[in-house]
Parts: sequence; structure tokens; C-alpha cells
Amino acid sequence: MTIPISRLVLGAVLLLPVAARAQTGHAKVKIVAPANGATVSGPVKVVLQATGVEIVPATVERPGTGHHHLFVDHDLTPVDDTIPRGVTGILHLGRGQTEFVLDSLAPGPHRVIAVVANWKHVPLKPLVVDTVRFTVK
Ligand SMILES: [Cu+2]
Repeated sequence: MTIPISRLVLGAVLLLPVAARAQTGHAKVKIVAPANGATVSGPVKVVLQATGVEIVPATVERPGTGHHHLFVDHDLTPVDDTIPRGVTGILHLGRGQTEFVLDSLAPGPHRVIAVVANWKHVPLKPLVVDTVRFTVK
């Protein structure tokens, strides 16, 4: 059995956009500080670095943009849903901030999850997320 040449060509054409996307990569976020596994003293400054997405105030309604959210000792909310406001442990950095000081963490272990979401406060897809665990002395 032979594969028609037309199908091979079609396959190559379909693969091209995937290869291009893999090269640029999708958006990423990294919690630069505190370092994962670190022991730190409070207050704890969380520093975020995003690539492949422009960090803007939540009022900016433009594709390719988003703002940071921190889940502090709180599980992620469902990724297809709006990230709620007014919930202890869920912070919207809605002015486009890339740093946030956590000044009321009790001594002991903590976990921070950073998620970039759009102006509707719905997480970007694919999910742009990072997690660190650290200990406050
Ligand atoms: Cu938000």
C-alpha cells in the first residue's frame, strides 16, 4: 500500500503552524521570589516575571494581555471560571503590578500559586501558572 503524495503534502502543511508555535512557546509566568523551598522572614515580597504575555491593568481589554493573581495558601479555582474577588487568599494584581508584599503570613510553611488571567479574570489558556512553597521563620 502506498500513501498518496497529496496526503503527505497536506500533512506537512498542517504540521507547520504547530512547529512555529512550539518555537515561540506560549506564555509563561515565574515566581522569581521567594525561591521555591526557601526559608524567609516576613514580610515576604513576591516578585513575578511573565513572558509571552503583556501584563497590564485589569481594565485593558486586549488579546495577548493579562494581570497576575496570587493564590496564597488557597487552591486554584476552576480554570474555566472567573477568579473570584473578596476571597481571603486570592489576590488580583489588577493595576498590572508585578510585585506584591505579603505582610501577614504566619510563621511556618506556605504555598503561593501565580496565575495570569485576562480582563474578565478568567485564566489564560493554556494555563499560565507557577507555584512556590517556602517557609516563614
Ligand atoms: Cu483578576
